[in-house]
Amino acid sequence: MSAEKENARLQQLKGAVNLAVRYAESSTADSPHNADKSSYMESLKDKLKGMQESIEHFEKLLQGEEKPKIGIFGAPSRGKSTLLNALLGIDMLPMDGQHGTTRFGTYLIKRAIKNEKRPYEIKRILKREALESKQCAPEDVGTVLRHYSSKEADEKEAKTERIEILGPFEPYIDDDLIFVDTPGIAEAGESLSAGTHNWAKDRTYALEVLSKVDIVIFCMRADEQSRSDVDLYDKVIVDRYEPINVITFANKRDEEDTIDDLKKYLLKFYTALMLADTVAVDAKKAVEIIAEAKAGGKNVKEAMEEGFKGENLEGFRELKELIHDRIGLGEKEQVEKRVARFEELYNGLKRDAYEKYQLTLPGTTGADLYTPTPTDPAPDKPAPEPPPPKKPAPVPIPPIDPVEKKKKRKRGCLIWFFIIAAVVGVIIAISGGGF
Ligand SMILES: Nc1nc2c(ncn2[C@@H]2O[C@H](COP(=O)(O)OP(=O)(O)OP(=O)(O)O)[C@@H](O)[C@H]2O)c(=O)[nH]1
Ligand SMILES: [Mg+2]
Repeated sequence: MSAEKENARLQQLKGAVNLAVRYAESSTADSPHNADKSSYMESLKDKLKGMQESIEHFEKLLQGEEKPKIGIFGAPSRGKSTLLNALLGIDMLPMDGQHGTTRFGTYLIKRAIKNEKRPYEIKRILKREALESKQCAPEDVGTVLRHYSSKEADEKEAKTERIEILGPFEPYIDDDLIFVDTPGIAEAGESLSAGTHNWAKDRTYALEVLSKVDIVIFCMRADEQSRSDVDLYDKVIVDRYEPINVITFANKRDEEDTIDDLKKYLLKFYTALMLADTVAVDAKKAVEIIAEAKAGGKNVKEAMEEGFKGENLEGFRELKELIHDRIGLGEKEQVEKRVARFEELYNGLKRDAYEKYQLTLPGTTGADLYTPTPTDPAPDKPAPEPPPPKKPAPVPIPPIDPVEKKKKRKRGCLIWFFIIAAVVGVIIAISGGGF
């Protein structure tokens, strides 16, 4: 398909999404007596607006007017925040060792210094209110982030839309990117989700970021996997995102195992893993190297370049190259994939709106966009699997009647009595009755 055709497809989709946003905006006040429907409409409106933003971002990206976004995903405690701290040469993102430390989509954006003493600005962008903003010294960023997390932890509804940290980052990666940290994805019921942690909320934040980023890094551990971790990777990430896989905790391998052994081992769990796109690192060690360099007043980037040659740290250099390769935007194949991903997302929203409240969002002539018909109540659902063949009904075993059981025993005794009597009679007859 030519670039013009791709662009036409994108424009059609954009037109449909714009109409859908207007439709959702005008319908939000339509159901004042149906609380469920009006909250559904609010969230539909937010999702459509998010899509609108993503499409606009993508257009600007193609024209070189915006930076690519790279997001880090995976289960809780996979070392996502640690890896980002290492890539950015900072220790700002909380990395506590407790599951569920990161609570929001957190965007790290490089910006020239505006305030010498407090060079970092943290913006808490709220869903319905004006944003909050704070200027911070680097050592205070973590405290502010923790404060926002605990502030929101008790709220049932998510108030915060995202966090942005703007400042003079000196990333190890040479390309100019926006890095995004995300909450770990888990499900209630998995062994790690003890306590009252709201995993559903975390998941929503992570998936929102996923729908916005241009490049995906997926963190995994060889010594620990979880169902939602593997499911997310195999069912969502691989098909749509061509992820870069990072095996963290590379130092936790057995002595005789090489990094290649680790990668092959993980194929058992993440069945669609592309080994060529997989690196392994000890991000904690990397953060230590950065802290030492800072304490010794050394140039952090130089210390990283040197330090990242060490054991379990070479993966950082491979990661840098993989990221650089992924930024080949403008390449036809990548554009095609991205447009298809937008269409798929919009199609999902359309289907959901129809199935829940029979709302018909505007369509486009793009590929497979779902248009409901009255005879088609649940389209796109896979045909139900035929029921498994029935097992033959077991032959019923009649219950044993205790009276009948007694009678049987009596009958048995009588038979034995007659047999013994007959045998004794025969013996007497043979012996001529000479007892
Ligand atoms: N040895 C080792 N420890 C690591 C590595 N990466 C992270 N850690 C440690 O693992 C713990 C969790 O790290 P985080 O970076 O908070 O993990 P996360 O994936 O961001 O966790 P959530 O935000 O809860 O989803 C911290 O104690 C880190 O020091 C690694 O590559 N090697
Ligand atoms: Mg984290």
